Amino acid sequence: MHLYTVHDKTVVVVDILRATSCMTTAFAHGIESITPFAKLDDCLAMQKKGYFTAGERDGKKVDGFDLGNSPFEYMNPALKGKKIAFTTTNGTQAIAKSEGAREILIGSFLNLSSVTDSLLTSENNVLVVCAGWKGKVNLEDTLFAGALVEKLKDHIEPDCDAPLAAQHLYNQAKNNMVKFLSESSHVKRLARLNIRKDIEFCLTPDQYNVVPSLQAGVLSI
Ligand code: 3SL
Repeated sequence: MHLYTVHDKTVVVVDILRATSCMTTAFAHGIESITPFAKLDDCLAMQKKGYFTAGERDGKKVDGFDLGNSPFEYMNPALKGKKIAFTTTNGTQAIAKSEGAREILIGSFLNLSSVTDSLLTSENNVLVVCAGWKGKVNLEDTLFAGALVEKLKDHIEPDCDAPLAAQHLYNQAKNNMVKFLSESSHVKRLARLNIRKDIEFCLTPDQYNVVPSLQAGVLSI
């Protein structure tokens, strides 16, 4: 059951490490669309329709998929104009759970200011849906939520303590988020898989000026 209603809200879905950072990067580098899937088989079936298949399970590229879940893979010029079917352990599940929202946007540190600007032009209330890890809280998504609250503080009032907690955490972490997250569960998980350079990149604010949004189950800009 949903803790929050979404039908009257703009939902910002965030999975900093690494799904929504990959999506932001992909659109900034010219991908035409991303269709998110919660289930692996549904995603794989899209290969027959000419889609590139992309994503991970437990951080690892899925057998038979064209692409994994590193933002650097989505900088490839050969992907320009292509359609991608995407599934990840948590990020695409968070998109599926946000279904029914008035608007669904994809947020990451990479497009933090662009997402902020987009929220400022809308009258909707805002809900930040942090993907976390398999239903558990994670620090990096909470830091992004806190960064948004900080940027919007003169315009949008928090309606409970969760945004305030995120804002406090972000203000503690903002000068060195890589260090702040060094003991966090997903940073350690990715380090065990030898995935380190993605972490720093995904924590870099304002690399791109794109805000992917979901219409009829498909992300585009
Ligand atoms: O869970 C997700 O959606 C992924 O982004 C996780 S991972 O960073 O690829 O392990």
